[in-house]
Amino acid sequence: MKRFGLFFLVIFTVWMQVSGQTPESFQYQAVVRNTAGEILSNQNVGLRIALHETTAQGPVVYQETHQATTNAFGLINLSIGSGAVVSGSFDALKWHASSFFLEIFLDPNGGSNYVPMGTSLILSAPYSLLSKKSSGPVSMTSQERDAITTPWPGMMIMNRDTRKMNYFDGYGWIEINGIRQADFTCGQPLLDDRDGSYYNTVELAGKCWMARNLNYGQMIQGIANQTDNNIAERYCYQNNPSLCETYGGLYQWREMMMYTTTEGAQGICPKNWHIPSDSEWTDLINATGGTNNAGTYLVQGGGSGFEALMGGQRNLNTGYPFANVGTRAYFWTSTQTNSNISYDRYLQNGTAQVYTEQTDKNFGLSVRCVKD
Ligand SMILES: [Ca+2]
Repeated sequence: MKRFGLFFLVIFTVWMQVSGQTPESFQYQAVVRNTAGEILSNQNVGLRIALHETTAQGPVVYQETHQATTNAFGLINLSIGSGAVVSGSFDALKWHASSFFLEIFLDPNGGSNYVPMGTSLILSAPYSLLSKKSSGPVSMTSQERDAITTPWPGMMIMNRDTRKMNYFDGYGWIEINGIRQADFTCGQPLLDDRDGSYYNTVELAGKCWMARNLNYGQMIQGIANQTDNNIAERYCYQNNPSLCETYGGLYQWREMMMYTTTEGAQGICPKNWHIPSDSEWTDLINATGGTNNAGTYLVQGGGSGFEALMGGQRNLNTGYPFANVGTRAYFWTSTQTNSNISYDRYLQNGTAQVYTEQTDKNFGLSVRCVKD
C-alpha cells in the first residue's frame, strides 16, 4: 500500500463568521501528495481533525471529520470548527488561555480508514478567534508572538509574560514600559497571567474572594491521582473540559496546596492570592447569614456576589469517580485535620445550610482563592 504525506501544511488565514447561527471557524489549507511527491488531484479524501491542548501529546479536546475533494493542484480547503463533530465543543475552546495543536488524519480513498499525518501548533487561530471577542489587542506569550510569521508594522499585542504592550515596528517587536495608573481593587476582574484567565472578584468579610472557581492547570483523567510533578493538574467533571469552563477545576488537597501543609499557603492560587483557611471560610459564612442561612446567599444569583455553582466532586470510586454536579458545591480549606484529612465546606442545592466536613485529601473539590 502506498503511504501518503501531507507535505505542505499551511494555516494561513483565519476568518470569523459573523452570522449568529454559524460557528466560529478557521481556514486550513493543505496539499495532499503521496510519498513519491505526486500530487493527488481531483480525489475524494476523508479527514479527521483532532485538537490537542497544551502540547502535541496533550488531551484531545475537540475532534471533527471532513469530506473534501482535492483540486487539480492537490489542494484542500477545510473550515476547522464546522466539520462533523466527533467529540468536544469548538466554541468552548479557550484560545486565549492555552496552546492548541492540530493533528490530521487522512484516508486518501475518501473513507474513514484514517492514517495519522502529523501534528502542528496552531498559531494564527487564537489571535483572530480571540480578536472577535475584544476590540483591543489580544494577549499572548512571547513564544506565541514570535511565532507570528507575518506581523505587520503597527501590529500590537499584550505580552502575557511581561504584562506589557508590544508593537511591531517593521523590524522587530518593541516593548512599551508604562506607569501603573491604579492598583487592583477588589470587585475588578482578576487576570491570572499564568494562563490569561479572568476571575470576577467580590469583597466579603473584609477579604477579596474569587467569585468563580479556580480553573487553572492541565486536565488529567479522573481515575488518576494528581502528583507532585511541577505541573498544575486539574480534573474536569466527567473528564469534560467544557465543564471546567462552567464549574472550574477539581483539585486534590495536596495538589491544591502545592505539597505544603501550611494553612493559608498560596498553593495553586495566582501570585498574591492564597487558599482560604477554615477560619476565613467561617468569617465569610458569618458575614453572609451564618451557617444556617449563608447557603441561600452564596449561590449564583443569591445576592452576595459569591456565585457558587454546584460543581460536584471527584471521589474515590473506581470506574466513575465523579458525583453531585448540579446538587452540591464543595470547597477545600487550607486547614488540615491530619496528614490524610482536611476541612472543606459544602452547599447543597435548595438548602440554606453551609456544611463543614472533614474529607480525605484524595477527593477532588472546587477551590476559591482569597487575596493576601
Ligand atoms: Ca501536579
